[in-house]
Amino acid sequence: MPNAHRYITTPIYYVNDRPHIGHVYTTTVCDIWARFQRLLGRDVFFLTGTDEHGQKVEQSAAERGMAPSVFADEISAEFRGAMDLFGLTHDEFIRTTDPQHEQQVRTFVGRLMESGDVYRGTFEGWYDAGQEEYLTETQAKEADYVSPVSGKPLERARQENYFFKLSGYQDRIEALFAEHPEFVRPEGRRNEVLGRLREGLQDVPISRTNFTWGIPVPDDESHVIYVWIDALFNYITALGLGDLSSSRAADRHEYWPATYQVIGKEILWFHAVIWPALLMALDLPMPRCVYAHSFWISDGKKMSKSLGNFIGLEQLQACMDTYGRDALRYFLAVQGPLGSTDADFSRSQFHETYTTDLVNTLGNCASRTSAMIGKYFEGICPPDTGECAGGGVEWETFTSEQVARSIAAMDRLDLAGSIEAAMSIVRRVDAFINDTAPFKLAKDQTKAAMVGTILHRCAEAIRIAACLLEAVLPDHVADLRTAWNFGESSGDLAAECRWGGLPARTVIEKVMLFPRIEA
Ligand code: ME8
Repeated sequence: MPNAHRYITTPIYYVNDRPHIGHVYTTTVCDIWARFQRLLGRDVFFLTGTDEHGQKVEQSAAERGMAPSVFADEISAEFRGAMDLFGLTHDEFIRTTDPQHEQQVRTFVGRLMESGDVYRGTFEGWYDAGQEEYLTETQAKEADYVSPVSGKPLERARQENYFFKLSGYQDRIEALFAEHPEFVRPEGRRNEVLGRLREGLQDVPISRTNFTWGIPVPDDESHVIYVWIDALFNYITALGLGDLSSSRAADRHEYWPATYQVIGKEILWFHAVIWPALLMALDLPMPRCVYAHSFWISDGKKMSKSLGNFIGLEQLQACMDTYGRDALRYFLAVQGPLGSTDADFSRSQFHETYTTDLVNTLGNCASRTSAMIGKYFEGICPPDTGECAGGGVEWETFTSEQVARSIAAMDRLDLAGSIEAAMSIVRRVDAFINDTAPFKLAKDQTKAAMVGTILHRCAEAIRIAACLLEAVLPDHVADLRTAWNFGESSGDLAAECRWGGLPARTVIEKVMLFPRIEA
């Protein structure tokens, strides 16, 4: 789908917690993908934001003696500030307290009431106040009558509620999984959902009466809409799908269905089952892929403030101050938990990745090449005369293969794979310099054309690798573009990465991209 719209979303983050590495991670993953799409010239919309209603937010605000709306404004601004600090380029930051969102949620719930997908009934069972979630007798028993998240005792509940008829969607959800094996990725997560689906779907209570900080149910103001239902709708209210006559919809409705909905593994059930059922009930198309990554842990354990292994913005900021913003993005992308296992965030691993990949490989290659062009050709890129001694590299074929590999990996949201293809070009340059030894050939005047060809090819290969890495390392690639005069991104990455894009006589300034840092 070369010209189709592309849409990527993060979860919207709760305002009763402060931003931390997990939030920065998911948003950075989406940012890298979105930037890469833009470099390819594709039309992409990237959404993130904050989830602001519900009992927990109401309580957190009360503890601080604040009105919930004031409290939500404050923490939401903190999230937005964090996104700016880390250079994240979302197209919209949605807030569930935005009146346009609230209005559309009411429209959607109203439609579900009309179609009979939402009905009024009585719930008898258990309530997990911390999670604002109702549990059936079976679920409560399995959890030993305590919250699986907070460990606090469940409360007995009997309540009049509005319910979503999830049970009516069992067959269609199963068909969705069967027909679209890529609907939930990675594979291990998909299997988890399939296992739970076999237990059978039950209707979900979607309204609450024990607090007021939420969106009122249409025509029954004594109930507020369950925060999860309110929140899930953000992915389509941001595009105006609940108000097709709005200017928001005019500009954005074509982005639905989403290409990727990236989330953490703990909220997969909501996104892989409840969300598609809601969309089915509203006759809307399914997202192409719900991608549930694993967790960052710290010192081998789940992060927690009480254990003192929590990685908040201060720790990330400290890494960024020492190593730079691009280095943090690079580390998150290559070492992050996109697969089925959790990843440990360790400062020593960070340092090693930085030194091995960015200082010793990319930085060193660019600096060697530009230093030799400086020394032997006065900083002017020599021509490729075709005269080259050995090295054994079919550069044009090799780079075009790696470019295709890098783009295909990014299309699969395989960030590490995409980066690896680019870095393999850089490593090949390094080996090529060692094999052809231009620094030795340069001592012989008659070999000048050969030295020129070697260095031209090195610079050209590094230029291509840098273009592929620009979504991950935007600041450094911008610096290299300036120093080596290869202009702004053309918006056609594939064409830009074709061999032969670096003209002879281009001024190549000496660069030092990544300084060595003491551990
Ligand atoms: O769940 N490692 O919001 P939330 C990696 N508002 N990612 C992590 C992480 C970790 N240790 N901890 C959190 C909510 N995340 C709801 C979502 S969506 C309609 C509503 C990331 O503030 C990960 O993306 O608890 C996870 O899903 C998200 O933060 C949860 O953020």
